[in-house]
Amino acid sequence: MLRGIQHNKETSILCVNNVWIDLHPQVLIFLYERSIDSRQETAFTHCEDRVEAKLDNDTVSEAEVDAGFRGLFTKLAGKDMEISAAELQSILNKIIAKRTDIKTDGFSLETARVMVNLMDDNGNGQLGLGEFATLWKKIQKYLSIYKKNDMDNSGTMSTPEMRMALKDAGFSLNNAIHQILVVRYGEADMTIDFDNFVACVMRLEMVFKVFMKIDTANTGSIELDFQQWLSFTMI
Ligand SMILES: [Ca+2]
Ligand SMILES: [Ca+2]
Ligand SMILES: [Ca+2]
Repeated sequence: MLRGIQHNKETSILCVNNVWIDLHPQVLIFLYERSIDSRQETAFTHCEDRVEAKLDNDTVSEAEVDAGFRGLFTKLAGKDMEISAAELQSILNKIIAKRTDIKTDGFSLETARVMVNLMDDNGNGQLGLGEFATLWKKIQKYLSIYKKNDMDNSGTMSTPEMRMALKDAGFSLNNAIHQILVVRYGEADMTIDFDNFVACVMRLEMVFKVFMKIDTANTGSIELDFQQWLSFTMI
């Protein structure tokens, strides 16, 4: 049985045998391997600091979308008026390719899929106008946080820059989680590029939101059976 811990109303992240995890199977495997290696164990097994997230609900309704954005959406979405993960990937990569101030090796289809799943309120597997407008607003916000915290203008987040950026994005995390995120989202030199930054922040948001949704009685802990575990980790 998997257990989660929540410190207060707005706090949520899963904890398995006192190891913080971000619900991603690869990280779970990583932690399992690390826990076998006792030399590394201590760095990953302390849930010491207060972990919480203050997340904005910045949903954009279709009515709020202006004519210019509506026109752009129509052009991007095509006849079906819905944006698929593959379309989203291509749009994001076209836009990001024009920027010289931020480094990226491109948004993967996997990241685009995660974004679509997170924003897909009506569950049709694609993004409609309002859903896309909400995602757009989020990406703009992440871009400004990324730029603001890239202190040395390297175009990437170093580990300390990443800590500040995540704080700006509303996440108070502890050392163990920061280490997990750098391992999961960083390059070999421990820097995090823009697409990985977006993937990381969006996944964090999802994990916090999933916890809050399951913990309906706001007890600060949850129990998942295998079916639920699978459905959340496979999002
Ligand atoms: Ca990348
Ligand atoms: Ca949808
Ligand atoms: Ca930097």
